[in-house]
Amino acid sequence: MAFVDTASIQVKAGDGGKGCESHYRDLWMRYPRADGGDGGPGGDVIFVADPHIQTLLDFRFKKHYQGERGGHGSSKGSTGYSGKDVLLRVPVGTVLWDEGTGLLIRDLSTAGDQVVVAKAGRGGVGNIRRRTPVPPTQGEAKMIRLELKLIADVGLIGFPNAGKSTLICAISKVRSKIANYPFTTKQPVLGIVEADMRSFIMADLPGLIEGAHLGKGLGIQFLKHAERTKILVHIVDMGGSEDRDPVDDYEKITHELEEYSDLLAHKHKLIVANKMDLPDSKKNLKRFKKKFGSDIIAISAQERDGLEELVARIIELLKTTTPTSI
Ligand SMILES: Nc1nc2c(ncn2[C@@H]2O[C@H](COP(=O)(O)OP(=O)(O)OP(=O)(O)O)[C@@H](O)[C@H]2O)c(=O)[nH]1
Ligand SMILES: [Mg+2]
Repeated sequence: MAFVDTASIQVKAGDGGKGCESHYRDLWMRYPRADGGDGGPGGDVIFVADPHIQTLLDFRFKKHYQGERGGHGSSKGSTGYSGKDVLLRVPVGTVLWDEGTGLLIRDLSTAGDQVVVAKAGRGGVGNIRRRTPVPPTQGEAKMIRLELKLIADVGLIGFPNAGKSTLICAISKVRSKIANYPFTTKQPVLGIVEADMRSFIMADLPGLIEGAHLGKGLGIQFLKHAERTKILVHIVDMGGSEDRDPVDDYEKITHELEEYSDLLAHKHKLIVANKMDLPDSKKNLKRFKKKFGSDIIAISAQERDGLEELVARIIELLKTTTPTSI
């Protein structure tokens, strides 16, 4: 998907400083005394998940990161200084991979999560502690791949052909395939909707059908995706195209969400009545409102009617919604 942000970088932790080999002697001493101090440890390379960072853009420009080398030991038993760590701040949700081994290092899924990806070298031991100084070790070097899956703020759900793709195409720059047959959309498509100096990410999800929670249609995989969004926008074909009954459609999808998980059942939702340009839509909407209340936004995605109000309502709802799951 186009919205996976990635970057590859090279990291190298700081080497340890050398242990010192030195001897002290003065006029009154018969034998010199060993007084070489230890080298200091190098600096680690550490990743931390920071909620104030949104993208991996910085890592596209700067590709090498190096922890500081530890200071060398010196005479009079002085230990070298510790090299400074490199702290790399990444967005929450960044997944780190070791490119050399192909193994997962860590999924930094919670703000404040930290992981040392390259361990610093130890300082060498000076001759004050050992007859022959022990050499320092080197800091680890690795190629790290960073991956960030952008999570949509809003998920579009509804029966196939309800007009989800038509809507996302009308309010964002994304092009999602529109056609008058079920399951036109087979993969989630993410688009950025901008209005009022604000923006949010909307996901056009494949249509749901009865039994989706059991894996029917393209169901389960995308219900999982819907779980990660902040709010859901439920699109109902109010025109009742192809002899569908909007009330029945709405109840079926709601049932699927409830069966799938509590999280989906209780997620904030906006109900959108689409295809209000079709002849039966007004009559259907009246019946629909009697059953499910009047807080329903009526639009025609095709005629681009009512879209401003819908976007404004989404923005307003996003302001007051804290994510239930990330
Ligand atoms: N009359 C009318 N037709 C619409 C409207 N919105 C969408 N359609 C038509 O409904 C059909 C299905 O639209 P899509 O946007 O592909 O529907 P979808 O919900 O994305 O369908 P899937 O991807 O299969 O789940 C297309 O022929 C659209 O032109 C509308 O507001 N009015
Ligand atoms: Mg579609």
